[in-house]
Amino acid sequence: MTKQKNNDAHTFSRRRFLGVSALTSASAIGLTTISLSATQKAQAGWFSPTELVQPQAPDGIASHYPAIIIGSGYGGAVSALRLGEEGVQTLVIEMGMNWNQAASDGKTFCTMTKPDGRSFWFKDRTEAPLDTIFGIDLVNRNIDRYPGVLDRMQHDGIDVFLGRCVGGGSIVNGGMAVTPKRDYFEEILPNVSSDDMYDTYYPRVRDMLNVNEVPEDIYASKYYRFSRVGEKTAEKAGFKTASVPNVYDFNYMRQEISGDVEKSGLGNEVIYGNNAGKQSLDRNYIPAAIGTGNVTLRCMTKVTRIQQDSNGIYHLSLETINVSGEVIETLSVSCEKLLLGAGSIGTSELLLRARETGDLPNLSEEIGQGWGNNGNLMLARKNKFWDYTGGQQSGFPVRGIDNWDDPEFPAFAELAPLPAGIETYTSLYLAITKNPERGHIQYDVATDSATVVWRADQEKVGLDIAEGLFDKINAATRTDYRTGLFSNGTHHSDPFTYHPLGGCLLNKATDNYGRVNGYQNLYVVDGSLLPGNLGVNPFLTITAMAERNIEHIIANDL
Ligand code: FAE
Repeated sequence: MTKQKNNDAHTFSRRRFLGVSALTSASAIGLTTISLSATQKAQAGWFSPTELVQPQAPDGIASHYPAIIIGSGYGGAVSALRLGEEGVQTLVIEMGMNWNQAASDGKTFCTMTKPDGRSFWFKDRTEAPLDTIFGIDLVNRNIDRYPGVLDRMQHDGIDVFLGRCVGGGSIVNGGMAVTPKRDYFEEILPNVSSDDMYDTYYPRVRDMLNVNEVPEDIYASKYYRFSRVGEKTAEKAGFKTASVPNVYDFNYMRQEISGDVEKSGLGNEVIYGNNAGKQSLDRNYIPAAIGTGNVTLRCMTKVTRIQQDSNGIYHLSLETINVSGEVIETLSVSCEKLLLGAGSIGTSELLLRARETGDLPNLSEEIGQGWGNNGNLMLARKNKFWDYTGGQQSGFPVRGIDNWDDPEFPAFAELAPLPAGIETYTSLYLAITKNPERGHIQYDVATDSATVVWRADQEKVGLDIAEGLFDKINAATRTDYRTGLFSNGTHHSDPFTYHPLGGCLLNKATDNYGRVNGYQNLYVVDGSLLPGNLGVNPFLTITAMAERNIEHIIANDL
């Protein structure tokens, strides 16, 4: 092991620079294995050339690693950086693509208004959460099947949206980086020191992810008229609104407004990826991890099976696919420490399969339990004609209605954009309701896959809360709900979530730091640890929790 724990800003930015160039050059020539080259490592002065053991084929990986991480979303990326800084040779395995190369249109990612194969994970047609504009089929498009960035998985009673790419959900999300209310955090995670989280880990990740708030001049522009109208109508009904911090760089957005740079956040680049401005994981944690020289990233490669031998070594079965989705290589790798960062559904599926097929029979009955949708749903209202919301809107929300402490209709409802290109007089909301219902994830032997089980009556609890809140706004402003956006003909989405949480709960399926009960050296590092409702958007908490847990694991288990 080669120790390189030097965390000053200069070292960090040099590592990030080297990591970005490794990601970009690998993407350019279509490599699925990404790490610093021997020359880069030697030039950076971290190794003498004789230390460069583990010869690899140009696009190959070694057969054994001290640590393997499954998934490159928030939990996986944090763990990779911190293990890499400790000098632990770590392999990150990601089933999605590395997006660092412009296509023939000069863009890496496509827009929401002109989606193509880059948008969705192997689908023939886009499946955006909004279906139509005024009932007209203007949103979804036929596309080529391709390993695009966003996946929509149909489960039993609910659809789940996920990022499927290097960077996981960070590539497709709306960038809202919200710290939960402290008293609610203490209620749902009583064994986690809130002092540690609020004084150390939340500040650390806000810094790492470049969280910022919209400046007044940008908020006053036409691009946020939708949000100002949303605030005005909410306040008319007596509701409070709150600022919603974001990882979108508002200095960049200011240049978009002035016309000095190409439009990105103002150019409909959100859920199918963002070409500039958003601080996704491929711009911070992931390149910094690769830049330590100790982290190798293998993309387009899915972990299909986890086994353990009598010496406690974990063995993973892998399938590498091409852009048509065909399996082009099957591999096997082993490790001493295995960290699961495949997200709530991905991690639960891998562990449920291992338990149910007898590969890891000592996994507890808690695996798959405690799953929640974070109370997530979408709903639309129509405004009076003087409350027009603008055809051009920023894709990145910055305000929410904070009614969380109301015992009757507890919800945090973000004022979401509807950048339709035409005036719609519509206020769209992404609500997080205080829905206490929990589903579960179960493994189906016949399909060899896991399904979320979520009933209609469980969804209705959240919808009733949201409608109670928005009925009040409609009454105060003499307005009504907007139909014509959702295919079900109503003013709200069919059950879906952007925020799957739980499945391997902290202190139930794992100990207080994500060590999986029943096995040594097996860890969960992602959103499956968290209870199914955080009261706010989850990635900041997933990231902060991953920082807390990996710090403890490095101090105690290495
Ligand atoms: P995640 O980011 O999902 O990463 C898991 C990774 O594992 C993915 O890259 C998978 O491809 C990969 N993977 C899964 N299975 C395997 C396997 N078997 N082998 C190899 N790789 C595998 O997990 N949250 C916010 O806080 N604010 C927002 O504004 C926001 N907006 C969102 C908008 C959209 C459209 C979506 C889909 C999500 C949004 N979220 C938002 C949710 C947030 O992105 C999500 O909670 C986190 O990304 C979850 O982080 P994890 O590390 O748990």
